[in-house]
Amino acid sequence: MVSFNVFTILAAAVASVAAIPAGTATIGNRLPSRTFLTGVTHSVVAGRGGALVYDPDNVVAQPGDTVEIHFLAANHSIAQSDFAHPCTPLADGTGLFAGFNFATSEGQNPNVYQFTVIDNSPLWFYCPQPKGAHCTKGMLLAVNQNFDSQNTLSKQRELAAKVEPVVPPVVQGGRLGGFQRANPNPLSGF
Ligand SMILES: *[C@@H]1O[C@H](CO)[C@@H](O)[C@H](O)[C@H]1NC(C)=O
Ligand SMILES: [Cu+2]
Repeated sequence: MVSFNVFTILAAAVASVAAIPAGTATIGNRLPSRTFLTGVTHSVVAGRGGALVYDPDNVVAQPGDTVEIHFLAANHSIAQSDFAHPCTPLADGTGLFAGFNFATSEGQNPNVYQFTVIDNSPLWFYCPQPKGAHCTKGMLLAVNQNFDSQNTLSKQRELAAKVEPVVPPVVQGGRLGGFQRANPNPLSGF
C-alpha cells in the first residue's frame, strides 16, 4: 500500500534538510541560521579543456542558492577574496577555501565543493594554486557582480594579473558555509 500521508511527507522533508548539515562537519562552516535553501544549484566547472578557468566564470544567484564546483583534471581549488584584493584570502579570516582536495589526473574529481549564497552582494573567488599562478592568469569566479559598478570581472582580471595567488591558511566554509560532498552527477559530460 502506498500512502502519502502527512507524516510521510514531513519525514521526507526532515530527511532532506538533515542531509545538508551532514556534509558540513568541518570547522568554520558558518551560515546565518536564517538562510533558507532554494533548491537551485549553479554548476561551475573548474578547468574545462585544461584551461585555467571556471566555466561559467560569472554566476547570478539568489540568496539560498547553491554554487557547486566540479573539478576537472589538474589541481584546482577555490578560495574567496574581495574585489580590491584578488588572489588573496579575505583579511578578516571569514573567507571560504576548499583546500587542495580535488586534484585529479583525468575526468572529474569524485567530489564537488558546494557553498550557499546568503545575500545579493557581489562575491569574488579565485583559484589559489600557486604552481602556475592560476589566479594571476585569470582563474576567477564572480557571483552576483554588479554590472552597473566599476567592479566588474574584467577589471578583477586586470588587478589579478599583477599579483601572485595566496593560499589561505585554513580550509573552511567561511560565512558561505561551503563543504565537500560526493559528486551527484559523476558521469556528466563536462
Ligand atoms: C595540489 O597543489 C597543492 C598546492 O600547490 C599541493 O600542496 C598539493 O601537493 C598538490 N596535490 C597534488 C595531488 O598534486
Ligand atoms: Cu586552478
